[in-house]
Amino acid sequence: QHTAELVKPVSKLAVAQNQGPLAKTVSEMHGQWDSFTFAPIRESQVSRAMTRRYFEDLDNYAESDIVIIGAGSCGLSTAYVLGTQRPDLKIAIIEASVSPGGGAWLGGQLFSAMVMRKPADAFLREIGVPYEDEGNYVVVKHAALFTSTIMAKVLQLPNVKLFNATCVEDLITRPSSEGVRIAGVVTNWTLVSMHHDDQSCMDPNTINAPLVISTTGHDGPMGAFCVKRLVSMGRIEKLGGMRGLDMNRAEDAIVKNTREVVPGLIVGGMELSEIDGANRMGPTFGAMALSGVKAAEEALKVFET
Ligand code: AHZ
Repeated sequence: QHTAELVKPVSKLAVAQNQGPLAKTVSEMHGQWDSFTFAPIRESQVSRAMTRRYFEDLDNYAESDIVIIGAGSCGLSTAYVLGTQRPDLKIAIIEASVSPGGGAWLGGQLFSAMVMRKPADAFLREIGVPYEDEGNYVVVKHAALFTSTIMAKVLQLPNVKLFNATCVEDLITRPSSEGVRIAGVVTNWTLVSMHHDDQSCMDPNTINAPLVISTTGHDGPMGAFCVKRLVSMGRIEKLGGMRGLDMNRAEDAIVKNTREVVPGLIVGGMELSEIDGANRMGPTFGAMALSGVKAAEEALKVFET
């Protein structure tokens, strides 16, 4: 009988236990704190509310249309454009960190304001982020306003799932007429990926997808993952390596060079600078947003053919 009770649908349990009047609006709670109570819950309901959905998502997205690796400013911009323009495509975002957003929570160093050079102001208008117009560039009062706004829009899309605290630790490949094409990603919990050396083997998980978009940032503990892997698998000969800072050259180059680097793998954002030997731009983010727009456009070409 106990087991039968546990497997009752969550909605029925909630109805059965939901006794007494509960406030319907926040203002109805004002001045009522002495008699205040939450609706009752059993702990297993919380566990099941989370795990059931997560495992359904893992099951559903094991075959995705597109995997975006990295939820920094470029990856989120890519996801926003693709997810809104093609609600029919199933898009998984894999982010190694617990907190998505990459380097776009601050404008540079510890400073709040985020600079975007025109014409990237068009992207800010598209997602509804206010800015101050300074002529050739615009300034968002806090980088977190850009990042939280685009993240909220992306996370609300029914066809997009963000798996954070999850790392891409390899690429799935298939022989093809072009040599090898990328056909998905190999994932693991980031904490596991970080401990392969001191824990016994824990094998990874996989997501099949006809198209992968890598936006893992420039080289670092996690960054530039896919392009480094392309070298070690002999798919590209060597990396150009990111060059010194030149804002004007860097931003144009990143947007122009956003492309399908090998069949099935589009690279965008600062990860590209490692392949092409492009300059870095430092704290100006227009190229990240517009590289995302271009990566999405390149992806849509793949799905149109
Ligand atoms: O956690 C990383 C970050 O959120 C994530 N990532 C990296 N490797 C991963 C892996 N699996 C899953 N193997 C991974 N996720 O990718 C995200 C990259 O975000 P980012 O902000 O570092 O890169 P971006 O290209 O979107 O933006 C770059 C912003 C920069 S760097 C820079 C400079 O150094 O001059 N200037 C700008 C504007």
